[in-house]
Amino acid sequence: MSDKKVSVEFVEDVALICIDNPPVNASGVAVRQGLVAALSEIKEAGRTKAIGLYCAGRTFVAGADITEFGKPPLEPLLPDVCNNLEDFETPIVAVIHGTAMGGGLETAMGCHARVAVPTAKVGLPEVLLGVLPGAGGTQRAPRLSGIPNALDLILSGRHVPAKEALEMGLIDRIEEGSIREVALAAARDVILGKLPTRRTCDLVTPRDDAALEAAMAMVQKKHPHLISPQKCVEAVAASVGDFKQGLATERAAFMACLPSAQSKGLIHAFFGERAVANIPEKKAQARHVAALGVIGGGTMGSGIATSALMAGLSVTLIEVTQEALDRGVATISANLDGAVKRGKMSDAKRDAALGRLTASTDMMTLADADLVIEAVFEKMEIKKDIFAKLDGICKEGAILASNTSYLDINEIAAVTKRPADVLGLHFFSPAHIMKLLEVVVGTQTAPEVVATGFALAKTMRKVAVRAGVCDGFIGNRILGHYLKAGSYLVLDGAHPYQVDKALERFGFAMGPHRVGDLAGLDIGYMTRKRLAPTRPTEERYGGAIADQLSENGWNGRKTGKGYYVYDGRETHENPDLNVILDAERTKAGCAPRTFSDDDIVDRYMTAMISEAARVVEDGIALRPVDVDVVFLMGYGFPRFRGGPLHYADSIGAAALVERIESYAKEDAHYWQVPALLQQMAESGSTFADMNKGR
Ligand code: T1G
Repeated sequence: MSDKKVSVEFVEDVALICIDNPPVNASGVAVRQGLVAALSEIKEAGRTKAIGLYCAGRTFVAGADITEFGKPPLEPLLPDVCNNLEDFETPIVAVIHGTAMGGGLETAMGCHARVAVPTAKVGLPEVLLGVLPGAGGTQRAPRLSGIPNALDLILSGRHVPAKEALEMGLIDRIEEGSIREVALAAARDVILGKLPTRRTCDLVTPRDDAALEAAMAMVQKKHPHLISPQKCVEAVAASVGDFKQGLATERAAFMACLPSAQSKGLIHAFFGERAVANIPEKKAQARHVAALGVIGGGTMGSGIATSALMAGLSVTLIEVTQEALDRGVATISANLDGAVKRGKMSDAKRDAALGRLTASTDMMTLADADLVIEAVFEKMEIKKDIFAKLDGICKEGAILASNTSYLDINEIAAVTKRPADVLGLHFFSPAHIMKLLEVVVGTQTAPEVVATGFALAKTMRKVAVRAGVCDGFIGNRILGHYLKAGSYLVLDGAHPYQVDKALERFGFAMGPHRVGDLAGLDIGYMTRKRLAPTRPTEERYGGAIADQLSENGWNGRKTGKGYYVYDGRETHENPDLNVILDAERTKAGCAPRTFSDDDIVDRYMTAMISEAARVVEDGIALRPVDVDVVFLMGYGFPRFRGGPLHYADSIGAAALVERIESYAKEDAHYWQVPALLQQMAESGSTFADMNKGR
């Protein structure tokens, strides 16, 4: 295969330009140079009356090549290529299939007409990478589709189906057929005058100041931390004026966003979500999974069952009593109704999904299941009992998985005669919405069983992260550690509300005390009680205040009271909290002191980074980016910060070691420098270095 990314084919008075740059025809420098060369070749040939531009492979151009971001720009730049296409004297029709995203849609909008196949999608998702359309999208989209549609496209980053794109005026026609044939026919229709062409830059954007003001107010409220959404609105606002001036405004805004830490964090998240699929077991043959068993119809079990049904699998739900079973089925049904309301599935698809659900109190009905997920109460004895039974019931080759959030998968596997077929599949609540899935690999788990876990995740539209066995795996182990830092801060004088506000200003959607109230303070209470017998004597106990709340029956939202008081949709401060704070501080002999918001964030994040470094050190996570993806997808870590270890690199290992050593003067047991961090401080290496090539 030649290395040429762009080829030209002459068919009578039509020229076909084909871009072929797998996997997604990203418009890297070779594609840009190829497009410019193609135009000169066509000009030289001088016999072409219309040009069809299309792509080989699975999609039209899916955007600029993000791997080139942050590197010295290579000419020609994409905005110039789009202007070249637009200014070319021979009309060009772009033919779109797959996903024309960002620079891909901008390339098409630089052409003089656009045709799409019915399954195509278009979008301008640059804001999800902390930038904005930088190749004319903020100027051409409003001219084709009006300001409200352009703002919707650019601020949501959503993928718009062809039919809607036609209604929005972004494309001119929908055509079935193989892409090259559609491109040839479309170009011929241009020559025959059956497909009108025009230069987008010649169109005028209808004014809509109200839409611009509303959009600016919305992004300032919804994305207070982010730079690029506001820049998007400013650039679109310039589209009502002179085109070239608008392009200059867009360019300046783009160059202001590109070097930002936010954009680097968001791009790290984008590639991270893809990098975590690179696992040692990647080449192993996954087993076929069509029939899933789910044991337990509680919140997690019914959520997992819902997600599997939405993914097209058949599900057998098992519960001990008919009453509990009915409750589980009702929850699944409500979840599916919710998905219909959110437009995630049609009524017909919901009914078909319910048709694939079997509910039973008899575990023997799982004899033919391909994979069974146990999602019962977090008690080792109960889980062992279930796995021993499943071992005797399930067919050979069936995979047995536990949704445990903390417990030892090896210990569970050991009660079966098929430990190689046992793994952890740790979903996050609500399981039919949360995208993260920790695939927990036991010492005896077979490679094809791990590969099956990852394949199932893909089927269920989850992002799977491989985790080793330890208490709490990747996420909950780190959570357990930094929540202690949070509890020490409160014992030492910081108010829970100040801690929440400081971390929400840092970018978390909710501070730890609001999250605790949402999840239920009783979960933390039971974990502290479970770990009490093994807690090191020298470890300071930070759970006294939270224990008191639970012992008062205040377990958060579900009891109407926790750190906060919940009255319908209203949330208020808990007037009884300060009494408990004072009493427990006195009991613990703590003289309250004040903490700045920065100090609170620094301690909280340093604690998170420390345990995350140990998780990488211990090989529980394959790479630092795996920890980042776990926190971005499962723990509400602010996406623009890229995850705890990406964020750690912005501080630097040496500074982190220094910080930990200063905190250790207060508590040398809790604040210990991880060996990995010490090594990095000495060698000057970063977590990013550790992600490279892995
Ligand atoms: N650049 C470089 N690599 C890309 C890429 C891109 N734009 N898009 C995808 N890849 C890689 C990806 O990392 C993966 O690699 C492989 O392709 C398959 O991707 C000037 C500034 C198109 C919907 O934001 O949303 O244009 O892991 O697994 O699930 O205005 O990829 O196999 O090594 O995601 O089928 C704007 C980003 C860029 C779209 C396909 N464009 N891509 O999803 O495959 S900024 C985007 C996607 C821009 C201009 C600006 C999705 C997809 P690997 P995949 P998929």
